[in-house]
Amino acid sequence: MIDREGATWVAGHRGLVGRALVRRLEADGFTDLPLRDRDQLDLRREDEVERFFEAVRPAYVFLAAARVGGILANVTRPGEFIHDNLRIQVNLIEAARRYGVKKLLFLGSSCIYPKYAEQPIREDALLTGPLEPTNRAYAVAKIAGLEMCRAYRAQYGCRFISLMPTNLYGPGDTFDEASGHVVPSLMRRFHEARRGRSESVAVWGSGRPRREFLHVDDLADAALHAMDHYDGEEVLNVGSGNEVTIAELARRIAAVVGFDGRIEFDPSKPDGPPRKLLDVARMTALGWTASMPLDEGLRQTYDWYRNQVASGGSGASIRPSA
Ligand code: GFB
Repeated sequence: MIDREGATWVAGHRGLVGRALVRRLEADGFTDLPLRDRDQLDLRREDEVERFFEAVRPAYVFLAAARVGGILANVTRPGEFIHDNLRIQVNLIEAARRYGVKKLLFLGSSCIYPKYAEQPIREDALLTGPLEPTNRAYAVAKIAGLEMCRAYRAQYGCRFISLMPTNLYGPGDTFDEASGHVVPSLMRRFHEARRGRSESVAVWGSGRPRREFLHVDDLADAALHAMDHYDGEEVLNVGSGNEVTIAELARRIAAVVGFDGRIEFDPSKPDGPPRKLLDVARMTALGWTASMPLDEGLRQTYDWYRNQVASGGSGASIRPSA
């Protein structure tokens, strides 16, 4: 249980996940969260992380800081994805050990599992086969992070746990074509197509891959639940069971946005893995299940996006999530 003696720190509070964690913690009465923007604290720099731990001495850490992006960002910038994530993880996990953090929760991703893992994917599928090439650099960094938590638990007795969420979406996401994931990218494209009265919208790939989507508020709820009720070396999958093809997702987003033109698939863009549905038996056994239905989550996310655009963001400038 987070005992509130000592600070609770959300690393990465400007990202999709970090924002949701802060919303949730503040709603639960956590005031004065020690938040630092990137210009105050660059988590890739060991000396800056050290100074932060020395000054704040966090007792609980949610490690939600990461360089993240959709399939194209992973393909075009794998060097940044492996470098930034490894550095952030090493700096924070090591500082958490040295400064005696009571509990740390590390966030990974379902892309750590083999490309052709048996579905739904159980946690023990880890390292049993080759990874999906489009995000291998990111996946290897995340595997290193969860392994570091495990190793520190084994050698030093650190209470560090790891959560592996499926594909996330929600308010605060990156609505930017070059770096965004599929939900915000399509939402923006359909929105702009409707406004510009375009007849068609391009959807990358074949439309056939299946993805499971989890609303980020559900993930925040799962993270707090795990922080309070789990203390083990095994990673925990977090998913919703909401699995759809990309073609079906595109139709649903078009309906939410009110775009009634044609949807065209662009096979020159990568599909990524054919399917990644997580087995969530472990989280279910711990007493947690997701609650946001996909259509409701998409509507709520679109409302958020429209408000952002209305309040001055062009859409292009709506900030990246890491
Ligand atoms: O969301 P996305 O980039 O994540 O893509 P991944 C999901 C699927 O949507 C892929 C298709 O099959 C894409 O080809 N798609 C269709 C689009 N239109 C679009 C579009 O406009 N933008 C995007 N981004 N996709 C990421 C990994 O993989 O998943 C990360 O690269 C991370 O490492 C994340 O693990 C959860 O599921 O393909």
